[in-house]
This record gives sequence, C-alpha cells and structure tokens, in this order.
Amino acid sequence: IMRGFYADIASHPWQAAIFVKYRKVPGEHFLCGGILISSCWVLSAAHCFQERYQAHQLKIILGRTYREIPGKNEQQFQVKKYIVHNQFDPETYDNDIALLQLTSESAKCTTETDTVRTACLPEPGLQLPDWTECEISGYGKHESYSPFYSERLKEGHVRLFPASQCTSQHLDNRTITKNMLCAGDTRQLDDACQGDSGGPLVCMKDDRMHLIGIISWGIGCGSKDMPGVYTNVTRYLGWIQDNMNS
Ligand code: 4AZ
Repeated sequence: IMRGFYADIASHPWQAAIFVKYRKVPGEHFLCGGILISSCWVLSAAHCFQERYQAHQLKIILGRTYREIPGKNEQQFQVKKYIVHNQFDPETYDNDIALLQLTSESAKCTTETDTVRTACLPEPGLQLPDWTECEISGYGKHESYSPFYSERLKEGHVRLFPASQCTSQHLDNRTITKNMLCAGDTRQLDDACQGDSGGPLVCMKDDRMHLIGIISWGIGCGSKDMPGVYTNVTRYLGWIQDNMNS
C-alpha cells in the first residue's frame, strides 16, 4: 500500500496472506493477498497464479499483522484446490479472480476470532454511490520503485470512481471492461501497489464492510489522477457460488 497507515489485522480480519514454496528455491515466499469469504474459502486475483503452482505449494495465513512474523493467534492452512477463472485474460487482466479452498479434516476451516473473520459479499446488483470512501489493505510495496514489500500490514483509503472516469483514456489506453472498477484518491495518493494484488477493497454498507473489489492492477502506484483497478466483485457472485458448491 502506498501512503496509508500501518494497521493491525484485527481491523482487516478477512485479509489473507498467500505464500508459495517453490520447488527449487528454499523457504516460503510471499505471493499475494487474499480475502476470507467463508470458513473454508479465500478469494484472490487470477494473475497471482499464472505460474500454475500445484495446490500443495501454497499456504494461506490468516490473523497475521507482520508479513514475516507469526501472529499469536494466527491460523495457517494448506490449499485443497484452487480455481482460476477460465476466462482470465493475461493480456488485459479481465476476469482477474480466483478461489482457493482451505484444507481441513472437518467441515469448518477457520475459527472466527478477533483477528480472523469473513468479509460480506455484496447483494446482487449493489451499486454504491460514486466517490464512496472505501478501504484497501495489504502487505505490498510502499512505492512502485521499492524492491521490498511492507514488513507490516497497511491500510489505505480510496474512493470509488464513476465509470466515466474509469476508461482506457484514463489508464494509458489499456483495456477496461465492465468486470473492472476504479478507485483512488486524487489528494492523498493512497493506492494499492505490487504485492497487494488479490487483497480487498471493502466499503461500509448497512454497518458492515462488504467486499466490492479485488486489488488487480494499475499504472504504477499513487500516480496523480490515475486510479487503481479492481476486479468488480458484484459481477462474479454467481461464479463464486457455483465454484464454492462444485
Ligand atoms: C501490482 O503490481 C499492482 N496501483 C497492483 C495494484 C496497483 C499497481 C500494481 C494499483 O500487483
């Protein structure tokens, strides 16, 4: 997260950290953010899985504030399987969504605590007003040119852009589809950055945080007047239900 503030996981209890064990390199490497949407399912971005990892190479950690330091009450899971949207377009990042199923011996995977909790999915057709202030979180870079990810979870505040200000003209002639939405802040320059992908854009509605977007891509980080681009979650409610049931 560019700018923003350091945060505690208790303020973003649906935030997941996804790590990968490479076959040749030792250790576990931070891969992407994710969002806990039910006891056994985490949403993330399809582009995080372009290297076609095997499920057993992945590990999901919930309840962790510091990227590399175990949290007191964190919950770790192996991945049983993961599903990447079959129409994900690696050129445009259209359909940048993936679902990961956590491994568990019982029907439940995560236990709800102060630091681990699901995000609500929006009602079908939910359209929040333009410029609604929402929240992003992640363990990604502080600046686009930095070589390092953040040591600690951060949060940022961004506003939902009207569709008229979320076109290819506003994003260096890149393809923008209805499956994407833009959010940013032209004043504070809070923005998502590399390593935040797969993590949440949540907005308050009826006193609950609802998952509106998945951090997907952007032209650099925090460039003035250049919003970040998010997967438009309301377009995938059917896809999410179908794949959690199958
Ligand atoms: C990335 O590389 C990335 N400013 C994600 C979001 C944004 C930029 C880059 C938005 O994962």
